[in-house]
Amino acid sequence: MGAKIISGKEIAKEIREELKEEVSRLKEGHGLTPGLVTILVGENPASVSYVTAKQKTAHELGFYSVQDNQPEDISEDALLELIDKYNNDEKIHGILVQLPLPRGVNEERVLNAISPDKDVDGFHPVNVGRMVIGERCFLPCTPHGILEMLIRSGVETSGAEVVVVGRSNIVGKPIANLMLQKREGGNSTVTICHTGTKDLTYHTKRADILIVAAGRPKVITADMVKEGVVVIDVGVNRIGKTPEGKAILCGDVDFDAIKEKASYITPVPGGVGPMTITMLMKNTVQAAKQFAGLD
Ligand code: L34
Repeated sequence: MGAKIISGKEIAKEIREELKEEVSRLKEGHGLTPGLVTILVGENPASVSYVTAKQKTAHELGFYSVQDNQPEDISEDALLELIDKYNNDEKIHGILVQLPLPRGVNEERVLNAISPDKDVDGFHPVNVGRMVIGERCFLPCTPHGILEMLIRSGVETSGAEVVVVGRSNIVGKPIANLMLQKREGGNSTVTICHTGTKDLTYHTKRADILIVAAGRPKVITADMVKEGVVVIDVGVNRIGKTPEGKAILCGDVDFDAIKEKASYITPVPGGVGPMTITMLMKNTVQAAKQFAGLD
């Protein structure tokens, strides 16, 4: 039996339609245009591609959107000053600094400089803290997107054994946290695996829902999962180029083999990636509404 493919691309489209309507209502009813700035430092090809996609989507939804490109060798102080400028810009409701930052720039200091009210990535410690205790906050985009995919696909999370592979601040830690919370798309029993895990297969084989954000191609093979598992593949690995120079992408799981065993699986591309971008848009609309006292 083959798995149902959870199309992040399709679900993202659905959410973007909802957002587009909301944006036009905010414009007409309240004169409010959500504003987003994406700051890109340097020219990492993957980052360029993601930021371009974010700007394109913001534009399609009718946002006021600014792409701010900075040189690889920008000083930390100059970057902090730039963030401060956008913190004080009334037209901007959301600030995103694309990661990773070049070596020599302290990521922690940069992310902490973003006003928590404009932190549409949900990376600021204030938002992370609020998330952990279940307060209203900006949820980080990738985990938020995963929750939406599970909910909109009708996957039962309550009581499920969830295994997360990866412990990054961007994906592993927050998704584990969200899925253990007593709420829609949560109430799961959560295990987090990482490079220090002794017997990865022991854990992955027990998973009803397996969320893989390891950052390495095909680390999860078919023999490591049980029949009927739901697989969310967060990895986007560039494993080569087509003759035309387009990047060849693959996820962190062996999709072709695992799709024969799983009940649901997300593809790469077209899975989690487009959801990440769309949840950024949702957070920016939320930031604009909160700024205007509408929410
Ligand atoms: N600040 N930095 C900040 N926020 C983020 O949320 C991110 N992330 C991660 C990297 N750095 C960040 C992203 O935006 C990863 N990420 C991201 C966003 C979009 C996609 C992948 C990763 C995406 O759209 N992927 C497409 C393929 C795109 C391609 O051809 O490269 C997909 O279908 O999976």
